[in-house]
Amino acid sequence: MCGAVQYYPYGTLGNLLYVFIDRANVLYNNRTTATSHKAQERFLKQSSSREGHNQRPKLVDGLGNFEPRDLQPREGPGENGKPHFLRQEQQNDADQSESQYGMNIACSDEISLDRSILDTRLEECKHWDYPTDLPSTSVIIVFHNEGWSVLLRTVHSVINRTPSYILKEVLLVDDFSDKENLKSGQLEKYIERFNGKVRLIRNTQREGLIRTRSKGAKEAKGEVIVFLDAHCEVNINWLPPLLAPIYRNHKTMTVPVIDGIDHKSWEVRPVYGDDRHFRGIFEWGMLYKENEVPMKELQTRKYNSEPYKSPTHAGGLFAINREYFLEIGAYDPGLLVWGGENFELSFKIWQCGGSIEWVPCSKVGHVYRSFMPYNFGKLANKKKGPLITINYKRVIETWFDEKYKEYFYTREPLARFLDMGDISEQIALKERLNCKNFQWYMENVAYDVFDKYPELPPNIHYGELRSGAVNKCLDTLGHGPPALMAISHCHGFGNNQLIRLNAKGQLGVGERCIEADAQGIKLAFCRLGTVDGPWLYDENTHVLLHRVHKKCMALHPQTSHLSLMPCDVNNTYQQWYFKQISVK
Ligand code: UD2
Ligand code: MN
Repeated sequence: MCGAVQYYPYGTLGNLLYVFIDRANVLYNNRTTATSHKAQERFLKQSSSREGHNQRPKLVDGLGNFEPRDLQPREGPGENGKPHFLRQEQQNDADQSESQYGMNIACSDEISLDRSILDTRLEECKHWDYPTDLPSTSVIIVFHNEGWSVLLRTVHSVINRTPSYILKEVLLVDDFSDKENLKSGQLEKYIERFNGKVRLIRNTQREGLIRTRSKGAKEAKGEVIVFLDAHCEVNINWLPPLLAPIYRNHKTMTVPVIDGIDHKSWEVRPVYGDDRHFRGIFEWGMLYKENEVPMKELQTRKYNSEPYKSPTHAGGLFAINREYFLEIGAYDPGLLVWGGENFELSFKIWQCGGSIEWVPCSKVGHVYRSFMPYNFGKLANKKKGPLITINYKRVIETWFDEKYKEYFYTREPLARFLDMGDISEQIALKERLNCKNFQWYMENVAYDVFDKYPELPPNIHYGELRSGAVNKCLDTLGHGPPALMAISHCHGFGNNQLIRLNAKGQLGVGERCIEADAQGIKLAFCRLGTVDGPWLYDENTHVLLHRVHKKCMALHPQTSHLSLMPCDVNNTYQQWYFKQISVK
């Protein structure tokens, strides 16, 4: 097909907003062959309903007007996304910044704010051509106590790799940081160099990232808003592919594919190979997961690099038409600080007539921290109980149907008793926007959730699991699987001691399962796609029988080791009592 220009309808919609061009025809900024002129003509015809396209620079080869230095090999620490290692004598600084920020700021400080990045896009992405009149965009970055060089590298990467005529502004929204360099006017001074392209606004009290983003959206001037975390580096030509689906349909929200940036060495690590695509789903305790995109979905596309539909998203990085975002109520203002807002927005968009697409040609690096370096401030004290679970409860009470709410409460039994505040505004919004029910969403959008996380049988017991012999409770001690279960003082707070047994014999803690082997009683990953288990609880004798091994859960009187032993209903070390706990 060398030399030929081909026109392909985009996705299933069949409109010709996009042109896929054979590599041989592409000349950077200078298209000369007769066929490519034809391509351009035809393309412009398609998009001529929008004004101004011919006054603007043309995007060619999907590369945009990014800084050419990204194509030149550059020397220096961390260039081209390579890892950078500090010298031995800097180890103290590294450790200190890691414990303060959850990432090695000392390492980041040595890397240029304008560093080149590894081009992690699929090869195909270099061949797409995008509309010339894409909507103007505000990139909104909310931050709370982020490292200086990390925050600013995020800004520099956006300025360097975004065609300036689409980029209306970078809007920094400070969520009441108290680090000296972030609040002293230094930041105002620094951004002067961007000649008004970068704006800074500040909260007068801590609001949490969710409300801060809604505030940014109201304040933004672009037609489209893009949210980024304050520790990102955008990749080459990241924005046009995100904007194109929104240009086609303003109710489409788009999500870039996220590469990892190592929090110690700043190495850019492409998320996965060319042939695999993932999308966001959830399990019933509202844990966010990513799942390989079902074939059915991939088959709706012609090219491996085309966007695909996704039930939800991780939360941090996405593009959406600003007015549409505000029309659907931005984020529920009752959500606090962090967590669950990704589900709220996703359910709302899908159920109320919009859609979410993940865009393989838009790559953005994100630093995953080793731990969360901030607390939830005063906002956490406003509520009794764990704040993220309260957020989840608001979201599921608004968007789930009754049957699905039960699955959530089966996994998070204590959530039933948490005070989620008033959701009448959210219910009213759902009615006003004439939104579909959750069953529709499950059948048409998130149908792969059931393959991984089938309908949950109800719990027959949940609470602390106390030993009949000693006044202690089964406890994960906060370990992740695989780990031996232990017993410890019954604290009554649930958490790592909140054990559940379902009607199909599955014993678990939160989303994890309790199983047994020769080493003892273990916390394990539940087998995907299953909801049953081997356990049978005898309500009269209080023993827990493992039906496969035909033995019972027993506590060793001296070592406190938990294991399976031949059943003896009279042995108190094999007796277990579920005790309900309430929210503290
Ligand atoms: C993920 C999302 C994040 C957000 C979060 C909550 C990605 C890559 N990240 O966790 O964007 O959706 O889930 O659901 O998808 N911040 C504030 N105020 C606060 C706390 C945080 O402004 O009170 C800022 C913070 O500086 C950062 C952003 O909000 O720029 C996201 O926070 P994060 O990086 O701690 O969240 P993350 O990546 O662990
Ligand atoms: Mn983040």
